[in-house]
Amino acid sequence: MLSRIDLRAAVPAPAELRSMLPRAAVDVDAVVERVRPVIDAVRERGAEAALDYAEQFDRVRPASVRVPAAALREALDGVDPDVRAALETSIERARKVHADQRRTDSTTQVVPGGTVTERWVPVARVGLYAPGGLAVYPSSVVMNVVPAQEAGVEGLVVCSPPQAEFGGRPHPLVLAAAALLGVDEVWAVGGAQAVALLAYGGVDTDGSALEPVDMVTGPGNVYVTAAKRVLRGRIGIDSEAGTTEIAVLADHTADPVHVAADLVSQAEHDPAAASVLVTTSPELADAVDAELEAQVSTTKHTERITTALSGPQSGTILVASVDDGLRVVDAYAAEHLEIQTDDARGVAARVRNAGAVFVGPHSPVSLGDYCAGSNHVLPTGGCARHSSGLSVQTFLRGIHVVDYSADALAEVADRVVALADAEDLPAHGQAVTARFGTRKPI
Ligand code: HSO
Ligand code: ZN
Repeated sequence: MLSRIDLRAAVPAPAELRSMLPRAAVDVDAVVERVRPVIDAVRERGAEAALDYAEQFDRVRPASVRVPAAALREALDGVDPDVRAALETSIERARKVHADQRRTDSTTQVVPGGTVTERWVPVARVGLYAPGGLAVYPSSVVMNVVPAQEAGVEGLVVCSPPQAEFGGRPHPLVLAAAALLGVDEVWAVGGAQAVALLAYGGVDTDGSALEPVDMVTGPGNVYVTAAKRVLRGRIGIDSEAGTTEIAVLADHTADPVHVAADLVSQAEHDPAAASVLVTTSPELADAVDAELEAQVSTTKHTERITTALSGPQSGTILVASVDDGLRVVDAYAAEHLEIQTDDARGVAARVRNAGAVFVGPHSPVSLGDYCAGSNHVLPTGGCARHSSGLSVQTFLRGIHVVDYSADALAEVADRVVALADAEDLPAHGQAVTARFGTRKPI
């Protein structure tokens, strides 16, 4: 089922390697021009335009964008007790991990009388997107909301597409998750129009204000991603989220049943999802192929998974050693990387590029998707080379506070003037010397 690339003879240098590895080519730029009119319409006509697009794209027109408080309570009351308990575990564990990510302000005494303090200040108002689509994602509500809350964000709005089968409200599990997290502002809006409405705000059908946000985070389809790309700058965004990916680095010690199950699990998200096996063992590769055949036919979303596993974005890469395997997975920079090798911890410690790493036989990606405590909103498409997943840090800004005394300023005045003159910006130097009555003529 998985195509194969044999790199046992040699592993090319990273840039060439990257171009050979299986990866979905999602052209966000191609969609940008299609979302621009949507963004413009929402900027001009606000909620009215968003509701028009709901009718067109979601085939339902909600009575209002804001989901009434009673609907949130109702959704929470209606949730299956086992699902509620599982969401509570997910929230509790995520809180534990994200609470440890909080930053404390730090002050550096640069010279006597001269300090720089770094103050960590949360973003004031954030929009968190929970996608609709092929599945329903209350777990993504948890993964967006928890770090924002732990960062101290005060204004939180969850957005999710209206669903025709639920009377134009987002899926009840999304509403229940928001209610469980104590978020009372949920908007029934999806796609590019959601990002635009979050960015520009508007007036709801009952005349109440939909206040614009400072930042939008969370995974979405290519239209959501394109809208985030267009509106970035006006609002902050997290890294662009593409289709989900799993890479498994495995040797002969790995259990092919586990490896196949994990590859199947992420392929379940989307026909464009990527499942990549990097292994030193051709025997394991064969055994995983056989297992995939067996498991895919017995699982629920056979068609979607078969398309994902047999697509050009998925495959097996044979390597001569675990060291070579590390070169390959570093070049690939997977959203999720499992290490299923001898000394998995030692190997995992050497990984440089991955959104999240899952170590050894008992840490499958689906644990991280729901209940490990780690975050599941992670960089895809190779962005793990330069970006991290959602965390408390995503929602904080470090503000430098500069506080110098007269003596401390006097002590360094000559240096400022020298650099200002070198840059031909003498007024910069004079802003310092003016304080000591030694103004130099311009
Ligand atoms: N694997 C997805 C997250 C998810 N899985 C949500 C199930 N529900 C991207 O990390
Ligand atoms: Zn998943």
